[in-house]
Amino acid sequence: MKDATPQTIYLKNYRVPDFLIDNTDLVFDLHKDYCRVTSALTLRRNPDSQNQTAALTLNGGSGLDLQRIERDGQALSQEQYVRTEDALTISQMPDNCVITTEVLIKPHLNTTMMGLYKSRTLYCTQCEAEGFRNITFYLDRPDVMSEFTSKLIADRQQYPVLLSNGNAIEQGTVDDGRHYVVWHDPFKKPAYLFALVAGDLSVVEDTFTTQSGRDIRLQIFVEQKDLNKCDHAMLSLKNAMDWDEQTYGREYDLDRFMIVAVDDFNMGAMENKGLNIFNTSAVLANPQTTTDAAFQRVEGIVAHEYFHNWSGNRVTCRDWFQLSLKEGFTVYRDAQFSADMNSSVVKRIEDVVYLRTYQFAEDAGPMSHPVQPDSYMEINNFYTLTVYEKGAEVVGMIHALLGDKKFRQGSDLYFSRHDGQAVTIEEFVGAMEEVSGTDLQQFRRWYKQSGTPVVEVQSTYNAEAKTYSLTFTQSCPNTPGQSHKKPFIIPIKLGLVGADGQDLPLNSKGDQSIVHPLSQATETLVFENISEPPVPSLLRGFSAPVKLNYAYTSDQLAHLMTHDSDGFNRWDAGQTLCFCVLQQLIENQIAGRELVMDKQLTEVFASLLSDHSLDPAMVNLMLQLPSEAQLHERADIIHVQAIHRARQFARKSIAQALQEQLLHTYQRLTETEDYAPVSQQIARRALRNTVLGYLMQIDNIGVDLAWQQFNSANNMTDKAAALTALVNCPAAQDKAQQALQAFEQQYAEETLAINLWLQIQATNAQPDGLQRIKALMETSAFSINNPNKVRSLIGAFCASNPINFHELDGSGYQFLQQQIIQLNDLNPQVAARLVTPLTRWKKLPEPNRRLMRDALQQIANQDGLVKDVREIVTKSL
Ligand code: 0A1
Ligand code: ZN
Repeated sequence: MKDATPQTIYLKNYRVPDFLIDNTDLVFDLHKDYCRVTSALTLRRNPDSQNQTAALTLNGGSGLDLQRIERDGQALSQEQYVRTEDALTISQMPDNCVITTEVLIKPHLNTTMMGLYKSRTLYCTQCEAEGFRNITFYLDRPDVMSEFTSKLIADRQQYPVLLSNGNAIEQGTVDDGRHYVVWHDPFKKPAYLFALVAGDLSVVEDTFTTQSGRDIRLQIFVEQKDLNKCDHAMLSLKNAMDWDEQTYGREYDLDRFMIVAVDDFNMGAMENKGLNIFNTSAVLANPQTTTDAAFQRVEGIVAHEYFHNWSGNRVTCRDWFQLSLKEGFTVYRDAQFSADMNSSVVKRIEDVVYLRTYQFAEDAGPMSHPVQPDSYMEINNFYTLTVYEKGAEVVGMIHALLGDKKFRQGSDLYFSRHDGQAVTIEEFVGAMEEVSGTDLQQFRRWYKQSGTPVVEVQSTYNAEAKTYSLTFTQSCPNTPGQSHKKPFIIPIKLGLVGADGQDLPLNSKGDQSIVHPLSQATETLVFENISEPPVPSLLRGFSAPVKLNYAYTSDQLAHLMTHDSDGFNRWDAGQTLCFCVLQQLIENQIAGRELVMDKQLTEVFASLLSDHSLDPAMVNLMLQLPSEAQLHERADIIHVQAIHRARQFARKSIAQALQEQLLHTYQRLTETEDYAPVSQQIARRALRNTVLGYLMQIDNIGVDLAWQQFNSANNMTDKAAALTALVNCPAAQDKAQQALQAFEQQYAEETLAINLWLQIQATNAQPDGLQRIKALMETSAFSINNPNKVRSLIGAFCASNPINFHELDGSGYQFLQQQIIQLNDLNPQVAARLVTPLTRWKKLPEPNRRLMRDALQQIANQDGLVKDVREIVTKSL
């Protein structure tokens, strides 16, 4: 893994494997400080290989202590194979044979959370993308699909539960209080979908009857103390199973579906066949310890992993350049599901905010890459917002271009034609093209060209001819390794809003909204019989992942905010207005001019608060000023202080101007029903807490409310919001300290709640943030070995506390650099992800720019840098 000059892997160099593995028979003999892994691979030459005399090269990391190697039962001598740092090559291979290896590995010393490792008392695995090679020698690539049988042997008392993929086919006792279970998975799969779990786990069970009448046993395995936090995940799972049958015609295939919760996990969760392994943060939920946002995250991730059973497992990826084949499609599917379960407009707005803030930033930074990358050094660095979120947008655009019926036909064809295969993105697009007859040739550029396209729009109205024209000009900025991009197909969903607020008919059919697939660099659309100059409503529902610019007046924006028939664009008009106002304030702040709050925005907010007929969810979203992170993404040069101050000024001005309405709204929304994580309640709580945030800006008013809310809240959403409000309020620091202490005591045993407590403090914008972080790192609430804790404290501080992280003395950068170097040796993936805030150095003014670069350079100078970190640092410098 440690490599001075990591190799670059290219898509263009893809070759089919020389060998295939029909059967994989594994024995895991788990002991206190080692595990003996015996593997018998039934191999045959791949008839499609170009080289029919090729040697067999199995992947295998340096952590495999090889005890024995046999071919068809005959021990191989040292001359018959060559072992390198990451592979084992056997020459003179027959066309068919069984290769047996026996290795010893040390899961209890594995801090990387890849391969077989321990999370507290539990053994578990993570094999995607290339973790299986740390368990045994294998053809560890997704186009090698095999039928797995796995025998797990361990101490019965400590590890009463032994799980792997598929069905348990045999179990029994061996000597010395040990027992075993044999699992068989009838579906061929790549090694990245293998999983095993051994531990003392409790289980929550349920059943689901599929559309064809099969009863599926559903099990969620957790630590005993977490048994009261599984209901929401179970309900989400059943909803997801039902939804996938209704929406995509996909039925579950095995007799059992298992989820296991583990505390130490690098990501959210993993879709191992029949045995999903989840980060506890992505599965456990209980009103007392979990916020509404976390409830919704659980629902989304449970569904995501379940949906992978078809989009990822039954049909998998040929190679890792195709990652978005399963991830983009599955994110798209889980977003559709969440939209159907809750409010579709709210879900869309949340997703777009996320995309615009983080994916757009990634696409404009040094790690910018296409949805289908053409090269990588470390594949773990490509589980990105671009592959996931932009990939999902691309699938959504195909859906928009084809319409519901054809899209479903296309997915049906894709699943049936490629069931049991490892395929490419091309096969997915090809199926969509075939059923619809739509030519997607140019559309495919979305997979190959990186960067966020920009669409400039200009309008002209001809009163005499009664025509209204919109001229679209698209471009895409240069990105690393890519200049001179070709035009994309950009589906622009649009309408024209008349003076009376009604949508005008756009054509002879009377359509009030159309999807126009832009294909040229410049294009003009002309609408006829338009008797008055309309306000264009462009990119409705955010129909393409682009930056669209049109020079709206504030009156036009206000018109769209109240009248647009598209909920997303009503909200987006408000955001555009907010951006204009904030942009002006930021410029004035930088120039040292006096700040004056825009009257119109305040009035718009006032009318939002006074109209009780509006959906609280929408009001809440419309009252959100763009975050500092989003303002950073939009800025050419990030003036951290000016952005922070300007935004604070706007918040305070709004709060002062609307004090009474805010107070009234706060009181009006006091919840009387019992807590439930349902959309209506979530919206009311969100709005009330947004309002509380504003009220905190006015001396003395908010503090009492927040304190009272903190003490009386019957759910974590309100409790955490009150705590956040107190912590961030300069005038409430006494109470903030008391509340922090009370929270810590109350939730001492609740790891996830304590992580939230860490995160609230990490993002506290009060001065001296770094000192507080360092102090917290010394407490038992923190552990550098646990990824959730690293993310909650270090990650949140560096990515979401800009005013402290970007201190002018560079202390934030030095701190991060030290943490990355420490984590480099412990957990490469977590270390690499932490680098992101530093990669944006080119957008900061001096002295930050130089200081950030220095920090990156110091990381680069370290010996023994893992390739995960090396790749990101090198590309950033
Ligand atoms: N396939 C998973 C994400 C995932 C990727 C890599 C991992 O390794 C640490 C873990 C999980 C998903 O999309 O949910
Ligand atoms: Zn996924």
